This record gives sequence, structure tokens and C-alpha cells, in this order.
Amino acid sequence: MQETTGSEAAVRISREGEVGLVEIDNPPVNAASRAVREGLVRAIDALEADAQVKAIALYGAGRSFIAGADIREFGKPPAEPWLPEVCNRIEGCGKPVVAVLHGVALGGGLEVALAAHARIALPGTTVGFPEVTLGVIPGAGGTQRAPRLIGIPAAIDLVTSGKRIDAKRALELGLIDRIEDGAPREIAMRAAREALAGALPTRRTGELPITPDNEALAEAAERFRHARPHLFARERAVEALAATGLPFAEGLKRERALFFECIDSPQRAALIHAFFAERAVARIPEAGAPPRPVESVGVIGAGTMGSGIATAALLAGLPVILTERDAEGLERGRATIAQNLEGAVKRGKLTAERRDAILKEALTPTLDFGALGAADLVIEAAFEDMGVKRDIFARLGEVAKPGAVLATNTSYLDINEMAAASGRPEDVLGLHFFSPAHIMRLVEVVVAEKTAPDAVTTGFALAKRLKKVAVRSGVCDGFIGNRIMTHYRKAADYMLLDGASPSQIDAAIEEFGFAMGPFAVSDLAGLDIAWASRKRRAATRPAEERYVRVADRLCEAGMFGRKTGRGWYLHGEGVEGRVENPEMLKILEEERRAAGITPRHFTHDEIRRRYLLAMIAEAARVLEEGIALRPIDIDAVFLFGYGFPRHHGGPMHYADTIGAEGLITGMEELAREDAYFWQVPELLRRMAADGKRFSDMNDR
Ligand code: T1G
Repeated sequence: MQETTGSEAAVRISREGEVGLVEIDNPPVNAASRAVREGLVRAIDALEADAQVKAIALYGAGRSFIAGADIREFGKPPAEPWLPEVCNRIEGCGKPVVAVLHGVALGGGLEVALAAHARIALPGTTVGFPEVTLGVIPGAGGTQRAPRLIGIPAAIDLVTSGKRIDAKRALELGLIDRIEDGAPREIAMRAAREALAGALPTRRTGELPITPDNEALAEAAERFRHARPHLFARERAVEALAATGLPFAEGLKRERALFFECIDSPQRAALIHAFFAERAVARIPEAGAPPRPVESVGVIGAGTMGSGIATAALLAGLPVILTERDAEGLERGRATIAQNLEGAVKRGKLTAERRDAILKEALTPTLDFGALGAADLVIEAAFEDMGVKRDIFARLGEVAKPGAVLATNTSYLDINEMAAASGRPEDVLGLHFFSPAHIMRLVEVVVAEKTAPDAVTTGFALAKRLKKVAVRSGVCDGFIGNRIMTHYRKAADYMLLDGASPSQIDAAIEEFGFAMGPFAVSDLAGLDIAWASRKRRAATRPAEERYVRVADRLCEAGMFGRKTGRGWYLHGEGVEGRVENPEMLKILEEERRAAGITPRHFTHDEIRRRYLLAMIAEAARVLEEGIALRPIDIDAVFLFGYGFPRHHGGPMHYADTIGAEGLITGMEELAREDAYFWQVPELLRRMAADGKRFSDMNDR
């Protein structure tokens, strides 16, 4: 007999002889929505009351068990039944309850499983407590039940890392009792019968004894008190785990209180925003156009970027035709790709056999430009010079097969010019990768005037296949990320000339949560890259724009940073930590004197305020001009391409914590010293007048 419970039939029960089956069906990931929670309670009530039923089994429909609480509900008033109550109801059931896991059982999903009296996982299942990555802690008994099964040290590792582990590791730890292959429903049937026959041991997790380990808890508490970034939720998680020293019911109450402390923290709002940002950016105007099939990729240019892009495509299982102008360059590219793949083997992302097969069969290095005619999509990653790119696109327009998408990896040049040179502008777009291209997740998909909608969705589909986060950008100098970065880097240079030092500015920005400050990043990337941009823009730089020459003079002296051993800092053998380059300090001194500047002190707070205000101001203009679709797209660019700290959610999410009025006041104060640089974007004034936040513009 088939019954449905829960408003959307999110939970269905059925009976097979003495076994009551509970199927959770809430696509796409069986999130524990209110309907699922209500359905689970009704199911347990009904099956416990049914004298015919002697054992119960829970399993998920579709691709997984339960992927966790419904994070769309966070920040809204919690609706009953609460997940911890559902878990207690399952655990308190008078009949054996077995959970069968497949796909994923994460967060609240794993907590439901731990509340069952036994757990079986299909091969390939992954489980974990990702809550801390969302700024919360397991709030449905996970911090109280997991330690009773796997011990406090393993529970600390699992809960505070947010990592996912596979079924084999879960079995070793004791989170699950068995790994069995087959269909979840069949395994559920069999497991329930085995539980009845005593062949599958069952027990209430909450009743298991706990082995105290105050030393491990104290060490973790100390570690996370000083950790960078300082994540509020990780500390609360350790406190919740420590509550296992209380009677179980008390421990649950303590966990719940700590969970709500996290729900109220700004970090939770930011981390959830970052989670949804990664997915929201896929909602583009062209979404209705089916992408063109891409079964092979061509890459023009075997330099660092070309080799990185080729590596990313090869790792995604795509064959790559790699071209260069000369054999030496081509060999260098092939060697770089081999090195990149070796790194993937070392990181456990690839087997050595797969690496060898890729290099032997999937990669085709060639000097024959015509070979690109076989590719469904070609990415140009040649020298950043418009003349070079125009020639390439003119040849590509001839050589590439009809319907092939022609992409450029340029970081700021005008794609419309390349499109025109190709003779088939509807096939041309930008795919702006970030170095190292096989590691950094961001790709800016730059839509030129005549780019066809299905070329855009082909770019998005390729990015997804490469496990990248694609963000749609319009055409302007620097697209979204580099354009905004160029602006806030100026704010850093102004502070440098006015009295701050590179290491002070870097330290202040790293305290905010960036892994590296702007000067350290510049030394790593190479000062010559931005130098080329400044020289290109020199002719059109407005007279009223303040210009700092320190970086140019470092470049003129060949001091490009790490690759030359000297830049803002000294690098190489024997250099301990961050040592400012004395020649840079001398140039800085000369430039200050030439500008008649008496250096003044900057606090870290002021450095952060100026830097972030400049970032937000240019971001608002990028939004106003329609270069970015929504504020959340700008957040995604900075979260996935520029190391913006996730626990601040991105520049626009962070801007909302200040509000339009506060931003305008801050900019107007600074405009007193430099009216040109600190012009207030019109959008901010409209937002202030309308009482709007950036988040109000994310639903477009
Ligand atoms: N709640 C609501 N929606 C979710 C969701 C969730 N937990 N997980 C995914 N989605 C949406 C997602 O936004 C997307 O929607 C669609 O599902 C497909 O997701 C009490 C408090 C499960 C590994 O952190 O890690 O439980 O954009 O594109 O790549 O202690 O989703 O298509 O409209 O990511 O195959 C803990 C988060 C919550 C798991 C699948 N659980 N999700 O990846 O698909 S907190 C998580 C994931 C908690 C308890 C606490 C992944 C996935 P749309 P997708 P995928």
C-alpha cells in the first residue's frame, strides 16, 4: 500500500511485510525542508503505531540521501518541527530504524542518519558536517552523537573542518556500520529484516557512553581562538563538542543555543551568501540557448596561461590541440602541462596512469595552425597585444570549423575588435581565466556586441565542465575583476606615497582576511603585468588623476618581484619573511620628496577603509554600466578570482553591512583630499535615496 505524507509528498511511506519503508523525495538534493521534516515525523508516528510493522528503514530518492538542512530557510524564523526534534523522534522510535545512505549525507542529513539505530552506505557515498563552511555548527545533534560513535578527536576533525569523507573512511571511524552495493530501497528492505533478525546490530546513539577527551578539546579551542581567518563557528563547534560532558539531553540544549549564536553571526550571512553566489551566477539572460557541443578544445599559445587552460581542459577529460609559433615554445608548454599534471597527481586529483594517458593521447601539441580546424572551441592565449590577436582571429575565422566557438583569454583588450577581425563575430567571446588557470576557479565569460547567445552558454557549459565558476561580463577595460582591482590598487599606491609602507598595507588587508595583500600579490604575479597596462592607458589617463610612479620606477630598474628576486620585497635564498626592498624604499623616499609629501601614519583600520571603499565605488560603477549583471556576480568574481575572504561574502555583500549612506559619507570625507578619485557613484546616491541595498538587486 502506498501512502504519501508531507505537503509535497516529500516523504513517502510504504510497507513490505514487517518492514516500514520511508522514502525522502525532495529534489534536487533532498534538503530537509519543512515538508521533509513534517513527513519524517508523520512517517515514524504512523509506522510505530502500525502493529504489522516490526522495523523501519529510511532512504533517499534520486541522487542522494539528505544533503542537509534547507539553507534557504536560514535567517528566516525557524519553522517546526525543528530538525533536532525530528532526529530525537527517529532515535526515540520503539522499533529499529535503519538509514541507508547514497550520494551524499551532509550536515542535517548525516544527523538524521546518526539518529537512526544503524547506518548502511552504498559505495561512493560521501558524508560530512559542512556547517562551519556556512558559518554554523551541526544543530540537530551531530556534535553530541558523532563523538559517541567515533570519539572526540575524530569528531573535532570532522566537525571543525567541514570536510567530506568517503564511505570507507566513515566505516573505519564507526559513523556507518556497513557498505553495501545495490538499490537503496532493496538495501533498506534487507537491512530492516537483518535488524529484526539481529544480523545488523542496532542501538540508540544518544545512549552510548562518551569517552571524555578534555585535552583534545582544549587544544582545539586554543587553536581556533588564534586561527586565521578567525571563524566564529569553528570555536562554537568545539564548545558544542565539549558539551558531550553533560547528560545527552543537556548537551543537545547547549548545542542548540550555540547553533543560534552562529545563525545570528554576520559570518553566517556572508558564508551562506557565498554558497549561493557560486550558483546564482549561472542565471544569465542567454540561458535559454542550448550550448553548442564541445568535445575537443584548441588552445593557441603555450605560455603560462595557455598551458594552464590546456591543463584544466585535459583534467576535465577533453582532448586538447595546443599550438605555438615555434617548436621551442611548444615544447616549453608541453613540459609545463606535464608539470601541472604532476602536481595534480601529487594532490591526489589524478592517478599516474591517467596522467600518462592524457599526455600520450589527449594532448596534441602542433605547429600546424590548421589543426585547430578540428576543435569545437578554440581559446586564444597569445601575447597581450591587439595586433597579434587581430591576426590570430583573422586566421582563426578561416581555419576554425563552422559553429566552433572562438574565445580569447585576454585580460583587458577589446574583444569587439578581435570579433570583427575573425569575420564571424557571433562565434567570438572572452573566456578570461585567472592564473594559475588549472587551479583558480573563476572564469569571466565576456560577451561582445555580436556574440551569439549559444556561444555564451557554450562558454558557461565549458566552464562548468572544467569545474570553474563562470561569471558573465560585458566588455570594458579589465572587464569586472581587473577593472575594479586597478581602481583599488590606486588607493593603495596613494597611501604608500602618503606615508604607509607596503608591509603595513599588506598586513592591514591580510587582517581583513585576504590571504595576501596587494603588494605581496604584485610581487608574486610580477610587477611587469600591471606596468604594461599602465603604459597602455598612459595616453588616455585624465590629467586630474593622481599618479604614483614608484611601481614604474621599480619596473624600469627590472625589479619585477619574485621572478627577479626584488620588487616591493626581497625574495630568494636567505630572505626570511617579508623584507622590504631597500631600493624600493629609496625610490619611495625620492618620490615623496619630489611630491613635497611629509609621510604620515595610517592605522590598519584606515588602510582597510580606503582600500575597501575604493573597491566598492568602482564595483558600483561596473554595476551601473551593466558590465556585471548583479551585485552577487561581482561578489563571485572576488570570492573565486581575487581571494576575497568568504566570511565577508564579497565586496557587495560587505558593502551592505555599511549601507549606502555610510559608504557615501566615507567617500565624501575622502573626496576632500582627492575629489577626482573619490567621486561618489550615482548608483549609491539612488540607493541611499530609495533605501535600497545591493542585495535588493540580486534577484534580476
Ligand atoms: N539547502 C537548500 N538548497 C540546496 C542545498 C541545501 N542544503 N544544497 C544544495 N542546494 C541547491 C543549490 O543551491 C542548487 O540550487 C541545487 O540545490 C543543486 O545544488 C541542521 C544546519 C549537495 C554536494 O552544506 O554541498 O544541515 O542553484 O548545484 O553540484 O546541522 O549542493 O540549482 O537553484 O550544488 O550536485 C549542510 C550544501 C546544510 C550541503 C550537491 N549541507 N550543498 O552539489 O549541486 S546546514 C550542505 C552541497 C545543516 C544542520 C545544518 C551541494 C551538493 P539551484 P548544486 P551539486
